[in-house]
Amino acid sequence: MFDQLTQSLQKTFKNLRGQGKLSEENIQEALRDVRMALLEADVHFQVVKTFVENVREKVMGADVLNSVSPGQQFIKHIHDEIERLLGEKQAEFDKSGRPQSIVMLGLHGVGKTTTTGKLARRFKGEDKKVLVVGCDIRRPAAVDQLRVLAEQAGVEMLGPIPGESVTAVGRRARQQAEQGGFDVVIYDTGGRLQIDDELVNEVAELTRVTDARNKVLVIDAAMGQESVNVAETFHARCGLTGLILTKLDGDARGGAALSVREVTGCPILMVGVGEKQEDLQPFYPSRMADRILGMGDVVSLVEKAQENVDEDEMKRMEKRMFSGQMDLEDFLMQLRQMKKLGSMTQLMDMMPGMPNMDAAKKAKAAELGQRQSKRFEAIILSMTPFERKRPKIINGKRRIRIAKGSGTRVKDVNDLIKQFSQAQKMTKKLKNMKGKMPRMPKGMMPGF
Ligand SMILES: Nc1nc2c(ncn2[C@@H]2O[C@H](COP(=O)(O)OP(=O)(O)OP(=O)(O)O)[C@@H](O)[C@H]2O)c(=O)[nH]1
Ligand SMILES: [Mg+2]
Repeated sequence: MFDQLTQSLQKTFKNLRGQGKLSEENIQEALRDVRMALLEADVHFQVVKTFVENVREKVMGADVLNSVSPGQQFIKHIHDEIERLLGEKQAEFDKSGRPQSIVMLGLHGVGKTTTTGKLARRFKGEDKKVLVVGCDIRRPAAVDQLRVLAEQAGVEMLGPIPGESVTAVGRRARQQAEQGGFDVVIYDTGGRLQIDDELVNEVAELTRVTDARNKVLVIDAAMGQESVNVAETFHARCGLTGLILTKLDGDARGGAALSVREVTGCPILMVGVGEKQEDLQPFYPSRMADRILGMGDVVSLVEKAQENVDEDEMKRMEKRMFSGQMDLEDFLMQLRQMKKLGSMTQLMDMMPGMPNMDAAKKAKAAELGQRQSKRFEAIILSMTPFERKRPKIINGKRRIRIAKGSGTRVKDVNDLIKQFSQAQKMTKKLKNMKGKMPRMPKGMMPGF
């Protein structure tokens, strides 16, 4: 599954990876290829459109990372967007309600009954008392199939009495589950070849009388674009809460199944990867995105580079501070790091004592702080590189020039130099302290 998508994406990436710089044209071309790859994999056209737009925005707006190539960065954006499409975090069944109840919905032959058996086995493995309910009143064989699967999983099973309606089975099962102290009830329903009003009305009523918090649509990964319509109808009428994809072990293109998550906004809870009862797995969007792209190495490389940008800068600065050599260039860097950390108001909220200030005062102080750091930045940028390295030479005449150049007053330049000298004094103190700090005996701290 997804093999074809993986192959087409890899071909696109191969062209990009070697590029030192990406031109507008390269990006357009790559995005066109990605669009084709997704459409060929049967992803819904509307979903493809959003996907490509999101990637385009990210590529245009991203920070340039020096340690990786633009092509690698592009791959990371595609990965992140696939992950977003798949739902970002792993989702769970709704556990509220006693017993926890799950209604399995879907068209004929998608794997509802098989998956009911798989889920029953899974919950039983968690030491839960499980009841499975056969709500397929039209096909006796379906009830027999469920009975066999329930036995295999070692759980109890309740089937329809001849002549009983689907809702009547649902009501009876709910009552029995509540009285019998069951932890989980799974209602297996019958499917149709095509979605029709009768089927939808029937299951919508069943979800109501059973008060099931989990309304799960089972989707066969091999089903094409039809699955999007099916999902939309079930969602509109029953209010789906989750999806289960089956037959991921096959060679289906799979794109339609992926579109269903985006179209309904419901998470993929589990995936079926075979016919046996143990062939059911939790769904991890990030792992699936890795698998689809087949580019785990590049993705983690870019992630590391993203983490390291700030870390490298901080380390360099720390080193200089401890050596007592801080100059105005470092001071400027500090100002910029502060800016990156977020707005002043957010920072102030995190500081102890600050939250007690009233909102207006806080906003005023934050604004003053922000204005001052902008002013300081302008002042430092108006200095010559030599002045930044040797602030001591900045005499009265130079101060007048710098103030003019930065559109500030001499008093502002004085303030900056005063604040810088204080910071420099601190770093000298740090240096002396570091020299005098008693050394830890070897082995007392892990890693030393
Ligand atoms: N390979 C594979 N086969 C599966 C998977 N899930 C279900 N099947 C098979 O798909 C076929 C149909 O499965 P059922 O569980 O009977 O489907 P259903 O949705 O209950 O069908 P109806 O009751 O007729 O609506 C069976 O042969 C299953 O063994 C899966 O994850 N992988
Ligand atoms: Mg069935």
